[in-house]
Amino acid sequence: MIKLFHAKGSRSLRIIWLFEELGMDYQLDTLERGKPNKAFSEASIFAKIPAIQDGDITLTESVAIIQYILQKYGGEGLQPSVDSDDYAMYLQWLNFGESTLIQPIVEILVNTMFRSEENRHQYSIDSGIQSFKKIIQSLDPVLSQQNYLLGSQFSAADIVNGYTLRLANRLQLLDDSEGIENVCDYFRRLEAREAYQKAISI
Ligand SMILES: N[C@@H](CCC(=O)N[C@@H](CS)C(=O)NCC(=O)O)C(=O)O
Repeated sequence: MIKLFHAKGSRSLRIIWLFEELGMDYQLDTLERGKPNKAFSEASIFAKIPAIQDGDITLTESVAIIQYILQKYGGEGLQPSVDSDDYAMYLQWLNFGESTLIQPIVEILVNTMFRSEENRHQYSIDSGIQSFKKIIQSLDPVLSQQNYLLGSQFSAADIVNGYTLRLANRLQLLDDSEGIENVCDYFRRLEAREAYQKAISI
């Protein structure tokens, strides 16, 4: 059984969400702030969450873990086949959520929560907010005619982006303001999924 190193609120939520969508069994090793975890230190050379262990394989990077699980355990329902017309866009959206979309969110989090107060910069918070808004305003028309990033079919790309939008929502950036209504509706659609609800409860 795959073992997942997890910390509440972290990107490991994506992996639990994926497991729940697939109905897979998994074993959790939950890290607690300030408590050393020897198995995790050995498994994740970068000390980043998530990390998985599957037999002899140890893997970090949430998007890579998702691709690995879908390829190894079958994810027909959650990713288009390589030879389908949707596959290129699937790759784009899968990576978008952990590169372009999350970048300004990390900037805001670092300067509002993670750094000590004397090292926080208001300029970085403001430019992070501006940059995030610009990105979701560009994303909004994509979601005006379709329920998910690939159209009518929910995919693992929605899991990656859904986690990022959850962070944004917690920062009160998904405020239904003009020009981002479709992104806000999209996030509410993702939130309503049973597998998402299960994942956030863990
Ligand atoms: N790109 C990586 C990012 C991993 C990452 O930064 N994880 C955060 C938790 S969400 C972490 O481990 N932070 C602790 C640290 O940076 O020391 C992924 O998608 O897995």
